[in-house]
Amino acid sequence: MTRDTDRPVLVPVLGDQLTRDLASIRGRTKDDTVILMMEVWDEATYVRHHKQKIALIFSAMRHFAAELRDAGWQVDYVRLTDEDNSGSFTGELARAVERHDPRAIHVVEAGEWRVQQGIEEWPDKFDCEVEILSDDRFIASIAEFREWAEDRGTLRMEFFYREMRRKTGLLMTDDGKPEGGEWNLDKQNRESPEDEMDPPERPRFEPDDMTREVIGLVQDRFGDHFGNLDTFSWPVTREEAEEAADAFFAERIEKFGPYQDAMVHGEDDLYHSMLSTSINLGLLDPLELCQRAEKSYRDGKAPLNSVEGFIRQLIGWREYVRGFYWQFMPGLQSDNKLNAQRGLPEFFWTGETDMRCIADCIRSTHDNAHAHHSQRLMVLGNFALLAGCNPRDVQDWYLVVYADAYEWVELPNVAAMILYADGGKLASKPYAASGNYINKMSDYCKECRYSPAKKTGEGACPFNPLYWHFMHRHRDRLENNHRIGRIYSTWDRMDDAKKQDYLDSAEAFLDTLEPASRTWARSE
Ligand code: FAD
Ligand code: DLZ
Ligand code: SF4
Repeated sequence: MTRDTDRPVLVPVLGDQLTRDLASIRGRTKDDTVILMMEVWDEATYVRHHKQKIALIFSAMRHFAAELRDAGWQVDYVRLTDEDNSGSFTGELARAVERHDPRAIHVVEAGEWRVQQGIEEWPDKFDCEVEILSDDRFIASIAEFREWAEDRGTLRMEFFYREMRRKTGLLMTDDGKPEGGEWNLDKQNRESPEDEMDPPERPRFEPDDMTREVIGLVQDRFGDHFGNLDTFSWPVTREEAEEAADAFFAERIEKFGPYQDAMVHGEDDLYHSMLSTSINLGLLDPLELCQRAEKSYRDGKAPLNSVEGFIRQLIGWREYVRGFYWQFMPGLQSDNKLNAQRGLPEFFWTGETDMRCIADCIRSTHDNAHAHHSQRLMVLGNFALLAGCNPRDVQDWYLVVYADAYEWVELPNVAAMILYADGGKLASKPYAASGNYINKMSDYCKECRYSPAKKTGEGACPFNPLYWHFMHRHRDRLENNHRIGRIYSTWDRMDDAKKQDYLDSAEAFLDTLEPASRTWARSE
């Protein structure tokens, strides 16, 4: 009979948990641990992910398994194409339990609600101890966010962010005040793009043999999914991700702040870090990145507004949306407080539209599996909001097309931040904007077939009439909103003919939109 202590602890590591510092690996000894990693069909196909996203996750998983093995860990790695692959995490765990007869299973909670539901059934399914550990790669635990949220009627990122600054000590003075006297320097971070912008190129990583094998697999099995695979150049190891981070801190952080909201045709990265894929996979630690950013400021290499802006995105927004997700799931998935029912237009998938801003954002999305924040929020998101696209289609689109997309971060940004589908729990007002805003923050409009200065009729920027159509149709809900309600006095001052002109122009444009087939995002 095998003694209990001779039986190993089985440690399943999910595709976005790729760090040796994971709570389930840290502190374990190599000789009584089997690490289980699983490529499974359920994860690869629950939506029809961008080809680069699947290649990135599989390649990073395989590289991480190799790194663990090199360091002496026992890794049981299940490949997607293994003959007996059951297709699911639970099915693969069951097979691994047969193989290893573990005395216990230690797993870190999943990022996504859907996966976590399955994990919570494991204690009943398996005849050994199952320990589900908190994911301490986040600064705030789910319980901590819940406690913070329960004390207040209105949730706002800004107040949560201040708590995180205090907790981490980032950009704090010795007497507990924010460095520079203000918590948030966003007002300094709204520069329009300059005429000739030439940001340094980010490092691109040539696929090695392991990545090339995965690219072949993706081409073979998922070749009809959205996206370009030939341009794959993401970091797939911690080493590469660190090189990408080094380049950001050496060359781009200085201007990160001022040009955070700027958009330039054909410039897909600008001064953004391009680190979200590595952070979300676990290749980079967000707190370490923030500490490096703070050091850039303290060493006089980057201004406070850039550094504070970067830190706010990571310990503010990123942590906040994660807490928000767990606070409001599963309801957040089906929220549709603005009753938006329009199918997502086909051009979100094809990029075929005369709207130059949208076409450029879709091109970048298709080629890079990435678009930067303003493009996601103020162009694509703004359009989906104003046109009244239904949250389900928009959520699926964002989850499919971005290499950094996991539901815990995608859904709050989509449902709550861009679509206001939660009715304002996350954002104090909808991020609605007319063509003027895009014109101010980008160079898109200069060569567009439409004009941002033209308000209605032929040649008018579609965002202009859509903006008023949106405001008009949601007056009941928005009129009393202290941040946006005043817009209605502008509307009321217009004569009836002008108002009608706006509404007719918007309707005429909306009538031209072809809804996309849902099979782009999900196999029916
Ligand atoms: P940078 O501009 O360099 O920012 C630094 C880091 O801050 C990012 O890497 C990211 O980790 C974090 N961050 C910034 N903004 C946010 C935010 N709003 N929420 C969470 N983290 C943030 N980010 C994802 O990681 N996955 C997603 O699926 C995702 N979907 C989004 C959908 C919409 C509609 C919007 C408006 C934003 C979404 N974001 C998402 C946030 C943000 O757009 C991306 O994190 C960012 O574009 C990634 O590029 P970067 O690494 O160059 O970011
Ligand atoms: C997104 C994704 C894909 C495409 N495939 C896998 C996979 O085969 N195995 C795996 O462990 N993870 C995959 N992932 C990421 C998971 O969806 C991710 O681990 C969950 O989102 C965590 O909740
Ligand atoms: Fe976009 Fe309107 Fe500008 Fe064209 S004119 S690029 S549609 S904002």
